Amino acid sequence: MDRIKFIPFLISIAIFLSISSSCARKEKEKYYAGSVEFPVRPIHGMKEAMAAHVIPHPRQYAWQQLEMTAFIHFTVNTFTNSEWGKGDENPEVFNPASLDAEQWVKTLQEAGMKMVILTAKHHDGFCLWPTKTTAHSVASSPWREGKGDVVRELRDACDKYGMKFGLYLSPWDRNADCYGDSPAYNKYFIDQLTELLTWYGKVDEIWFDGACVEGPNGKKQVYDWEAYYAVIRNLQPDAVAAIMGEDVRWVGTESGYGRETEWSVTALAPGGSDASREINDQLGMDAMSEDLGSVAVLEKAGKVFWYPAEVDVSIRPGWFWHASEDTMVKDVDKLVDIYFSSVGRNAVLLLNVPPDTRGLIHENDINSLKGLRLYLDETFDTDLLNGARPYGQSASNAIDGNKNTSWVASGEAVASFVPAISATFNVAMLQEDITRGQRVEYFVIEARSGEVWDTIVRGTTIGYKRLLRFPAVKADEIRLSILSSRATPCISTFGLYLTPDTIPAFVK
Ligand code: FUL
Repeated sequence: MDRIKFIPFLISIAIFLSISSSCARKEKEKYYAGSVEFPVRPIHGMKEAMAAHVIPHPRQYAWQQLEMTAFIHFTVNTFTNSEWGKGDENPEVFNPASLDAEQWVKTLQEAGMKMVILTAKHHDGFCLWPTKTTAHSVASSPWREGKGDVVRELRDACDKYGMKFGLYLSPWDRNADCYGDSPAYNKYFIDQLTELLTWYGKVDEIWFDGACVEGPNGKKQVYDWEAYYAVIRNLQPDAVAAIMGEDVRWVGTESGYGRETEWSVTALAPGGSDASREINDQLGMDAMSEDLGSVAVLEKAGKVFWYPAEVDVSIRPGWFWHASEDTMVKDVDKLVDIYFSSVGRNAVLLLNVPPDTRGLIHENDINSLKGLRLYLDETFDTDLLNGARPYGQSASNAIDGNKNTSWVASGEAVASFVPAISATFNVAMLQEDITRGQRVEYFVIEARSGEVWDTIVRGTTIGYKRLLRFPAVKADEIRLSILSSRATPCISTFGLYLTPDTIPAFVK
């Protein structure tokens, strides 16, 4: 072979070796667990490449896979018809005649929820468990003659139905006398947290709310966030800490809609610590900022974090039950839209379903939840790419129904699939293997009917899960192209589905 021909030959061997070793590359790549600090003078493209190798902590990955979780807002507010109790409520108002935590859990589980988070204490300071820290609790109420414990009843129901269990504990407390005497209240809060994290077995999520209206003229409490986190890490190392916690980020709205471009790796620093506040102030950023992780944001950042989004929203206008809102429960259409805009936008849905004064989830809420489940089952039961013929190296891994195998799209990131029979679909599902980081920045899905290729949908981020809806298409072949990615894309799932034409009649 002469020299001129030999060089291209060597190049093609090198390209071949680099492609065929891409799967083994996972072991060789350097990953950053939880966060990474950028070098002071990064070379061009280095920040994106590093951000693409930040991976979730195992507890964050376990949480992400729950996809749908539920909130239970229940306390004295349920009985006083308010949203924010003042803290002066008489505990005697708390008296649900037929409280049945099993009804809550069974209803939520049938809807597809994988965890229930209870407001153990809301801003009014009333504790739903017989705490030793204050008399302002169920122990002072007539409910179960002062011997009741809502947290225990929910825990037992979750055990019975194999449901994960989480607790909301409001830092803002309008009842505690010591609130505003910072060291004293921090101890009080830590004592409450300690009871909740030691008396009730495994806790999967702790939710620290950020709300507080006490200002310079009221009681100004300085929360010791670091100390609270230490208690959680010590007592429940597998529990994620949300919102003012360091593992799970508030998506920034309470409407049920996440961002179309949703990065789980953010420049936004997690939690409420002084160090995080300083970083975020410098970046001029908070959880409500539209852009938390684009390349432009990375350019300004010194460090990035795995800080994934949770979308909290209530099935009713309020977080607590109000009789006047029985007719305002979100319908199936709305819940479906919320599902696609939360779970379908790389977030976990946290849907609030508040029990009424009986201590039961209302029939109207149950109907909407049943409808949501039916709709999702009908949509996702049949994947039209199941059994399709894949074209593209390792592309079969995207349609094998196994989240642990991926189409590792090195080189030209284009794969196509020929369904067993020409398929009609109006939903696409994509997933990245986030145990290798979040990487995809831009993709397109095209479909061929006969000889003609059409663009069906384009998108930016994928992350753990991306769902896209579009007018129904009938196709003989479907092509997925990753047009921009921060590192080699690892697509674990590509599925195509068809939604039902109608919402089941009984829930309309
Ligand atoms: C907010 C609270 O003020 C609401 O009452 C509710 O608990 C919601 C989930 O978080 O910040």
